[in-house]
Amino acid sequence: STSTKPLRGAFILFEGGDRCGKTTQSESLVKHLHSKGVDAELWKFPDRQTAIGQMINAYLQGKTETDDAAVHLLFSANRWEKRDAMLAALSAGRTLVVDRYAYSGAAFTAAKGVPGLDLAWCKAPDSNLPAPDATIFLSITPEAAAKRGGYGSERYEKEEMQKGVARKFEQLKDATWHSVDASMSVEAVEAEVRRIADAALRSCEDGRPVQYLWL
Ligand code: FDM
Repeated sequence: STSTKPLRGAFILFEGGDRCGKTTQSESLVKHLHSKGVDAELWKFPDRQTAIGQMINAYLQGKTETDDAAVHLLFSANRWEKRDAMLAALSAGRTLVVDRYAYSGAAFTAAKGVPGLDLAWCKAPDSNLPAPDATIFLSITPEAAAKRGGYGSERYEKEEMQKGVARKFEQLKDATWHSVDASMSVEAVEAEVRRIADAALRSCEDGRPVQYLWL
């Protein structure tokens, strides 16, 4: 008997600081992929729906205080609890467009400058999670981001914090990384994003296996 293995989906990640346009661009990419007949879904981390996600949500909204190391591990656990579903979706041929992931996890905690919680410590708990096939980093200066109608009221939405996060992202660049100038028009950013996504989809069609962090 003959069996054809279904092509796996691509894992396309959006990362960036606050107000860089991640939400607009990730939603637009999913619509674009759907219009081309690609099975694609938008995921977002933290996933605030789960029990762990609700603890993270309360922390981000300032309703609870949690030790910095403990909350870092909650963000990581919130990815681990989605790991099996993520791998199942990819191997069923579904492309996942993901808004934030382990790079945000490491960059935000490391930016706090808490002794002991350096980048290596921050990366460790996410080791062996599925890795993105392409990471689209929407690059914008914290000053330009602040001009886009100002930051919101959640815990990390402060210019000083965002500057530290930008420096940490810089140190997390890897082979999956594509930096896109997010100060361009929405349409110009969309065009870049589609080009990167198309290349990622093609690499999966060509048999690229799922990769794992942080190899
Ligand atoms: N954030 C996000 C972290 O600190 N660690 C993580 O692992 C992730 C995924 O949570 F300030 C931060 C980044 C941001 C906040 O993100 C919530 P959204 O995208 O604004 O919901």
